Amino acid sequence: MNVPTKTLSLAVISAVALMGCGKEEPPPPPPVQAPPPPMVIKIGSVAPLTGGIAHLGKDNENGARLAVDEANAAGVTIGGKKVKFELVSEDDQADPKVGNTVAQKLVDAKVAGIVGHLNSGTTIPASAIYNGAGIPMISGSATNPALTEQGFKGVFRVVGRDDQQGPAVANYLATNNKPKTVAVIDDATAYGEGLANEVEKTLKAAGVKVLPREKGTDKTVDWKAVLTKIKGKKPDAVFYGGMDATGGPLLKQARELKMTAVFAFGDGACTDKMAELAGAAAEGLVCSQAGIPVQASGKKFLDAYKAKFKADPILYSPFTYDAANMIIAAMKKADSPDPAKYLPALAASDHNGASGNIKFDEKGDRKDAEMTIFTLKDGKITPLAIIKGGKSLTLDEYAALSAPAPAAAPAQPAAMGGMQGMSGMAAPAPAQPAAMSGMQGMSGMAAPAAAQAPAAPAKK
Ligand code: ABU
Repeated sequence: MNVPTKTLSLAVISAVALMGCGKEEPPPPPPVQAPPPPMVIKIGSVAPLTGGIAHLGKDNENGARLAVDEANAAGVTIGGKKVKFELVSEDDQADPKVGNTVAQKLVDAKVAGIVGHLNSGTTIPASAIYNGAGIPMISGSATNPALTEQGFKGVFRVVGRDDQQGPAVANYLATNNKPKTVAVIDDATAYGEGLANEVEKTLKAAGVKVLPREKGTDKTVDWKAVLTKIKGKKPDAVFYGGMDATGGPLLKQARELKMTAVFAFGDGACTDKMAELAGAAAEGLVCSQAGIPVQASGKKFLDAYKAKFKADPILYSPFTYDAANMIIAAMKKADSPDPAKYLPALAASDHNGASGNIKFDEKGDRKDAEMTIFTLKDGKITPLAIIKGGKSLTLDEYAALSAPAPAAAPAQPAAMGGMQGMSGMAAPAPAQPAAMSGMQGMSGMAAPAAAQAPAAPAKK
């Protein structure tokens, strides 16, 4: 190749000049490295998302989703890696067979923890699948005692049990409504039948006559035959163990049949949905929930839920929110999403959540779980009493106890010792409704019963 002599000379001169100045060409910039992708940690959420109680299932799912989204927004590092939590939501249709199928699907998807299921009838059999796979699970709503009587180390619940809830609602009824005769109906599910058994046992112990059990199913919406039979026996009160989708028609049809008995339901049918389903017939319903009422949940939770889902929480979303947050907190504490590594931290949790302070006992049950008694007033379930450690509190009293104590505040009385650590709770509700005057005889009514023999887990 011929290079013109003039060009070559210029190049040589330039190179020599540069060398003479001690300057070199700057090195090329290193290639821009993309940040490593976050480690994805899957958390399963399982509840009925179709069918009659899909509204409750969606509420449960929303609670877990809010916790996961908040953790992702805050940014979490585990084991030195940035992580992204992914909520894997499954619909168990409130059916134990479907529940087992989706439980196995979640195990196969390698979820690191489970929030669910909603129904005791799905949660109990599915818990054996998660236990076999070594995956911890927390139910935010399943109340049948059998769930935590199986000896599974990774099975927890953040609501109370029906051997606490049954005595609470039955004692309220016996003390305040003073029925001589009570009819008890259940929906033949693990939850409905189990709770009805607890109520019946407590009523009988209080000297109340209980009529022979009547039954429906979790799909029954025509209760006329059952109600007609009961009506002839003139009960003063009727207790139903079942969910709101079936309890609403039961109550509506009872009033259409001109039954005047007091109706009392458990947590599955203790929602504002009762007014939607039964209309004016729902007024005066007595019902219970196995935890604090939604309006006593942390304000931060209530505001965030409403902002995200454009609706108010219904029943147990504060509890599924807490459950998901507890799984995340345990992973952070153990610095690992490996279930075997974070399970000890989960079992030892001391979590101040939307539903209050949560610690687990050796079975995986929530220690000192609250129970709440409501009446349905002006279309809304309205708290009458929050029962904590055998004490009956109004919503205002509960809120006052949960507010952060001023620095120089006197020590809490011993009986209130378990109420600390619930700062951030929603402001006390306005004046209590007139129905709250009927609170006599509530103190000590809900001392937790001893653990009962497990109910048959094969039921829905
Ligand atoms: N605790 C009420 C509804 C869920 C259950 O079946 O236990």
